[in-house]
Amino acid sequence: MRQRIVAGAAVFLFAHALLATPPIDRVAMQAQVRAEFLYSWKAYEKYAWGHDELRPLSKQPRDWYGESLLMTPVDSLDTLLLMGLNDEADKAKTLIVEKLNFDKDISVKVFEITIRELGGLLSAYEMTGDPRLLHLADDLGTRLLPAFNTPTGMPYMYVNLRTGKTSGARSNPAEVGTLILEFGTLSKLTNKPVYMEKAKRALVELYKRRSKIDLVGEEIDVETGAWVSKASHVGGGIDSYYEYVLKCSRLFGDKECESMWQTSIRAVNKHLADEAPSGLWYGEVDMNSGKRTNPEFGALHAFLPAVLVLGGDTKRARRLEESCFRMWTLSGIESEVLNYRTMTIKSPGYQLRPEIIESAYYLHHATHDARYLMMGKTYFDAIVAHCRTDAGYTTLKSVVTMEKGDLMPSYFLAETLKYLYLLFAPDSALDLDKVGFNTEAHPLRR
Ligand code: DMJ
Repeated sequence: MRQRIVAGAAVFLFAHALLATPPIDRVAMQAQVRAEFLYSWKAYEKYAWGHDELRPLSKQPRDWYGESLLMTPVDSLDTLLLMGLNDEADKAKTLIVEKLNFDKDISVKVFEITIRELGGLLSAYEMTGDPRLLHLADDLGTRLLPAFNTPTGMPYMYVNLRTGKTSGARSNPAEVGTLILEFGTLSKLTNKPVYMEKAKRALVELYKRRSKIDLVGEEIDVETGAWVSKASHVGGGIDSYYEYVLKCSRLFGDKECESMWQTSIRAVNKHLADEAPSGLWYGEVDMNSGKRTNPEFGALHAFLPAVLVLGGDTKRARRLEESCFRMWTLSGIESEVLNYRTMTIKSPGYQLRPEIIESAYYLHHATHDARYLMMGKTYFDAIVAHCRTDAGYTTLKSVVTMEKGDLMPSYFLAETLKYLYLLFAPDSALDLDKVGFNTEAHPLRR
């Protein structure tokens, strides 16, 4: 009898706590996110204008390759437009069309330049109709093409923008397979099929080299086609390959990609999904045997719930986002890598990454469950509490000590704050049926 009374009291207190939690004020949250975006953008304008990125602690600019490719303005332009920051968007666009020049003797990372620059230029072109943005995208696409000149068709990691000289035969699925949305869109907009052909071949050649149990490894030699690392997981180096196989089928209605996705996700769910006492996770296995090697999951892996939602598996997506939320609340902000069996941190940094927020956005869009608004608010409040500086936002060296790093990556403006904004904005702010986001959160028209 006593036990029943205690249990009843516990249920009452729990229900009371739930009811006592005030609902999230979406309008206020949307305004707060927009204000913090503007705050970050103004810091970039003040201390790093015309450069790639801002170092908020030292208040200095950072250029990836010595010379600027205007990484932050190109990556941020569609977010500025989406948030209705029209004066700032005009100023950024003017800077881009007047100053951005790809005729530079620098060796760039094909993957990073594609997802940030090509993706940013294409989405901004689709949003503004300014032909100068498409012209820049076309010029950049042409300069990246020599990267695909390998015996396998899978691209080198680096290409010199002026000379076309390539390097970096040792690559990985993410860098080989995360090009088709941008190159395919460029083909569609310029009527030049070569871009799509090259990127599609690279994706298919990679897929063809999957193991007998349909998994890919972590590193591959693009000249020989041999796997260099057989570690299979959904984290950095592989992550967006899966994302693009699915999104290729959605954005272009590509049936081959659809079938590649079905085969791949079946294998990922069979071999990587791991039921631990702390919930559902996706760990690391050997790509050939499927034998478990590492119970690790981190900030980058947290893109998977978003992709599961898009692939129609909301049930698994919900469970995995709960695990991600546990990873976040373990220290008040997520770490780069976590051992989910011992729940101990393996790599303590936080790079202002967006993936966990992106997943909350997709889940809220699909379910309208207010739990994802609560999660979004938790993520946002922690970022404000720990990463805000007097000149924008910065990374953390450690989520244990909360010691700050000194970089505001361009994807913080392109992705992290965009997905937070969209999470709280009315659904009408962006029609997810009409666009597909590239992996840098640039919306491309279907
Ligand atoms: C971004 O550049 C992209 O989201 C990429 O797919 C992974 N890394 C960063 C964000 O974490």
